[in-house]
Amino acid sequence: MRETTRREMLKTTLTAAGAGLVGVPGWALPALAQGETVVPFLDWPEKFVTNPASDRRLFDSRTLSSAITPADQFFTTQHYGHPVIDPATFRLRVSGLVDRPASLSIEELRKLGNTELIAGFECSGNRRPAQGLIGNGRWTGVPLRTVLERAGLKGNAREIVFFGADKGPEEVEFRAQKFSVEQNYGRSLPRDQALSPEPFLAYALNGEPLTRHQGAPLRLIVPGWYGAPNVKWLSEIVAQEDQYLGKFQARWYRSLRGEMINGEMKWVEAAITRQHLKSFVGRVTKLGADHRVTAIVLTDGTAVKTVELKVDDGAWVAMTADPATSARYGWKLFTYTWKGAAPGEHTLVSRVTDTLGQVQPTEEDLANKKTFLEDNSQHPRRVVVS
Ligand SMILES: Nc1nc2c(c(=O)[nH]1)N[C@H]1C(S)=C(S)[C@@H](COP(=O)(O)O)O[C@H]1N2
Ligand SMILES: [Mo]
Repeated sequence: MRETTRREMLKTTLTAAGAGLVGVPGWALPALAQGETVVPFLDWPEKFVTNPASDRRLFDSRTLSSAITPADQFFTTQHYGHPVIDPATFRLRVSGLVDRPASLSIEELRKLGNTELIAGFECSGNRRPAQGLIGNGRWTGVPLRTVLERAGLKGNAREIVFFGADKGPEEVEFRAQKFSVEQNYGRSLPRDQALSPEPFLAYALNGEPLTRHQGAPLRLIVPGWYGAPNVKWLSEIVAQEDQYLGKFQARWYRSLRGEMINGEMKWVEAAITRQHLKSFVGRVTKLGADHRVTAIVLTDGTAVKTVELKVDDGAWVAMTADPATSARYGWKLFTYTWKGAAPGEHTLVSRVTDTLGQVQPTEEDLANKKTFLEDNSQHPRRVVVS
């Protein structure tokens, strides 16, 4: 597999700048400059997996040096390991309530589309201290709706189900009974969402065929949503009338939160779908007397209004957007030059506000969220300045 070297990244940056392509996602963050050092985080876990071959790989944001995450650093997590699928014999089957059932090879899919999408996402279980279940990719593939329109959804096809090739034994509880059955990883989208312009069938990441970790040879990407709907090793699309209530749709990935509705607390259970507005300090470096603080920002596609930083008990100050991360569904990087930091321990916390006026909540604001998923709370990062 081809690896993008620092020199190539620099070359890309220079070419993009030379062509006046401001705002084109590229490799904007410089790697460490001479004399620049990474500032240690005090709130970093002891157990942190970055082994490229690991079944569960976390992204180490302290090493963040490119707007797009290299494939071998992209986080990975899954329930049934990595199935191996021969791309030559692979077919994506489209069946159920469609006029023209289909069985498509990667080559046939390529002929239907071959467009690019920058999309970043996190696992809904991503949280402090490491926040490592996150990545930002340049995906190549076909809009889902191109494939669905080609198959022709029947009028009563209200729910589109996506099955991965990976499967495992599951216990399904029904009242006093328990059934042991083999299930594939599955997620669904309602018809309108499936036919919207965003959902995307990707066969390449950063210009190379998908790796096994990222779902080779084909995966779904639902831009602006959490990772769970991004079904890897996608092998079947089934259109049906009834709601799909498989484990990973209805049970494993859900939130339980209390909401005041007309003056009364209602405990609401919901599926994990849209990304909740989030930012966190991912990297701090020191160069001379200055420190450079970088925050990673995720949205559901709504534009960002501000990202602010608070140092210790200071006032909120504005961070600056990295123009190389302006893609709607990509992660956004914001930086701040911190001057005159005194040696010793400090706390850095970022806060994002979007153009709808939504503000990233504090941990206290989320007190009524019982399940740990969708933790988008402000994350006070403890650093030590030497
Ligand atoms: N087929 C399949 N797709 C899957 C999963 C899985 O277990 N099987 N896990 C989901 C979850 S929970 C997440 S967070 C993302 C992780 O994607 P990545 O490994 O490419 O980072 O894949 C999603 N797609
Ligand atoms: Mo996830």
